[in-house]
Amino acid sequence: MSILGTRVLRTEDPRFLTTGGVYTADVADERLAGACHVHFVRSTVAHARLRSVDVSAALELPGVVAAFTGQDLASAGMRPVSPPMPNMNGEMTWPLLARDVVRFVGEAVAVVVTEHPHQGEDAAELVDVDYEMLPAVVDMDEAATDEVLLFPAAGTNVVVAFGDRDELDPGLFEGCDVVVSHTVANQRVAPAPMETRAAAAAWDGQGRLTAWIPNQGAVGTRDALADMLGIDGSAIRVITPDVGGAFGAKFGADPEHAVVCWVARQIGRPTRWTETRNENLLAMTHGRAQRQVLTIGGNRDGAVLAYRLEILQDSGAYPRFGAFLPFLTILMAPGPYAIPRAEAVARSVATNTTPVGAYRGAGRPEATAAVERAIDLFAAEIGMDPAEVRRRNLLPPFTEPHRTAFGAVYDTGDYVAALELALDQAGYAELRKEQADRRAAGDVVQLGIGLSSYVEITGPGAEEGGPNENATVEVHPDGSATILTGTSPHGQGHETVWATLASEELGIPLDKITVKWGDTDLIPVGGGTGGSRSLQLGGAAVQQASRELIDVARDRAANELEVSAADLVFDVERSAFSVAGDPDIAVSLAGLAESERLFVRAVFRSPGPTFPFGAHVAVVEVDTETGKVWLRRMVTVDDAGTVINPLLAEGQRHGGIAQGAAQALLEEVVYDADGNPLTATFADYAFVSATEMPSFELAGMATPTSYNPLGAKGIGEAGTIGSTPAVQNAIVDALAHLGVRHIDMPASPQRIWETLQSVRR
Ligand code: MCN
Repeated sequence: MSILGTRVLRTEDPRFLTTGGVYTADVADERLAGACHVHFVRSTVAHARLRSVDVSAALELPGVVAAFTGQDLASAGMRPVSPPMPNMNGEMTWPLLARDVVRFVGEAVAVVVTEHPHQGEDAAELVDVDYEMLPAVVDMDEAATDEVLLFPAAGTNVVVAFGDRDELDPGLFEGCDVVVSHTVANQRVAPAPMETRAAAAAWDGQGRLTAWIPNQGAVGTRDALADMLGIDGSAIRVITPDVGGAFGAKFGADPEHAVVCWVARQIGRPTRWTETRNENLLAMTHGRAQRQVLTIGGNRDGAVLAYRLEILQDSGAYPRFGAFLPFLTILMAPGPYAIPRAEAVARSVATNTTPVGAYRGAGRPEATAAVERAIDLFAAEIGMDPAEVRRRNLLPPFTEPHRTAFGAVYDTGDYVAALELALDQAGYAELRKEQADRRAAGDVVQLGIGLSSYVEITGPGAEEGGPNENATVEVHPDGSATILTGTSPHGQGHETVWATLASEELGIPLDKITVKWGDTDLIPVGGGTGGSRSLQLGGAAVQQASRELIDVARDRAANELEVSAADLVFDVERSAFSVAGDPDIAVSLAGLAESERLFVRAVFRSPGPTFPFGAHVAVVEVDTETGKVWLRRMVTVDDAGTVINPLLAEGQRHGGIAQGAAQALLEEVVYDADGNPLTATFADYAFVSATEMPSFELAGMATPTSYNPLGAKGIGEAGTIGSTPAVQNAIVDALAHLGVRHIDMPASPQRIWETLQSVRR
């Protein structure tokens, strides 16, 4: 009986629940014996010229081994980091430690290196930084005026533009009965993984570096380090210990990681670094951070005819992946709708804030939030039920690829069915009735029902020949097997699922299969984990390698048994080949591995990314006197094609829904007008917890893709994409009868209360 599609328990969990994980800070390796501790001295101001950075007093403190400034790095020939894409403004480079100018609070300006971790903080206090203040540019619109430039040599604060605003079609909304426009915030949030950033570094006598770094793909981390350190990738081995959450923000490597490695080489001793929570909230990349102008037009019969999305993306002080996010937002702008005319443009601007990077969904939640808000604004304007407006405008079901006006090629989809299933499971008609009753009774606490329909992209990649991933499967003489994967799990459960996929083909029990990843010497190629790519590419590669291994083994078994390969059958139960009709003449895979290593490395290539989709229904109660919101129910349909392990897929949905709902309800990174962060501790950054969440109601729907033999699309981010607009729309819906049309996220009690005050006035 197949174990694919069954709720195989996570094989990772016994270790995590008993001995616990081994995170970078826990790594005990003889190469790290006698390691010094690196502590970063960070800018306390958002924008200033550095007159001087004096580390002499710190060097006097007992326990201080060394200290370095940006000037020291520059003198040693270390180059600043270039923007990640060639189309970004090349003048906007990021020195590993600030040298002339600091551009955000939290930017590293120096390091102190100490014998013990606790000595670093005291030593850092003694580093004297002389700032000559410059005006801080915190707001994106202000940045776009180019009045104060972060990089004068760049001549502008615009990092990159997607599309030309001057070429927007003035006639886009011609013929529409109704046109609605609104400026909305997709606010900046913090990824806030449980494990903060960290690194440990050791150089050997031959000048080769071993770096332990929590990351989402060791190969990408190695390449980023090679670039920053100015050395060849072959001189670096990156090892990935357990990773305590990443959510997109641990891709590649940050300047701090390179500095920790560089310091180890300078002082001739290994180094370690683990940032504090405060540093993490200050200096790990943030996510989202878009301001969007939505315009939607259509007819009173509910037909949407035109949609325009104008995006201003805050890239933070130095361009990272965040500056690229609008590309993905534009790609997915029309979402699951058949909108006859649509256009989208974007600009990413530099501001004196923490750099923005990828955060769960990266660009797609922003697209969904925009179009779902637009649909609700349109529905409110024409006085039609938002479910009905969606029904009338969703693309009809398709099984052949569908190309959108923005160049995305959706593989398979049935958006109407997803919506109907979600509405049905939620009991939509009864909810509307309850809402009407409460409105009629003038209840203080009102009911809101919010919808979102979405389609997103997973497993993207611009590789020649299509997005791909590799896997190696080897069977050992003792009957065990090893899988090497180019993916890099950090909570997604690849150990369980990759072993399941191999077990299914090879007949080797799960507990005899070891999955390895995250060591560039062992697995020098691989795309890591992000964009919910892993199962559809990396899992498919494991299945392919296992199947090819059976082919290789069949020929060897034929030789061994001196029969024709065509006469052999593979008995999965016994993990052995036998002669058809004579089960006693047999040789096992393990037996075949005795004489010669039995392994296959396979690369799975997909014709393209896949497009998971779904529909979410959020039910909220809002206190119209205090603005307090209770999220009562979340009913979701998240169609990721064929599901290989429902337990894991549901776990991913739960985590994603909570994160997405949290953006609508609570989370926001806030700066004051001078660029001082106001949310740099967990006391100030409103982080969601289980107590604020209901138990989620997950409905099942699976429309397979033909892009991989598993039929699987990605599920890792879907929850985050569908839930945010559903919750936001529900809050607005609860107050719609009072005249409320929009409330920006996070819809905190204060913001709701203020909105109610203004509509009442
Ligand atoms: N799965 C399945 N059937 C499907 C799709 C997926 O059984 N049709 C299973 C897979 O086997 C895998 C899991 O679900 O065990 C997620 O698979 P996939 O959708 O391929 O996503 P990835 O493994 O590539 O995970 C990436 C995604 C991203 S991009 C972010 S960000 C994210 C997320 O996953 N960050 C996470 N989930 C996270 N979960 C945890 N605990 N921590 C993070 O940092």
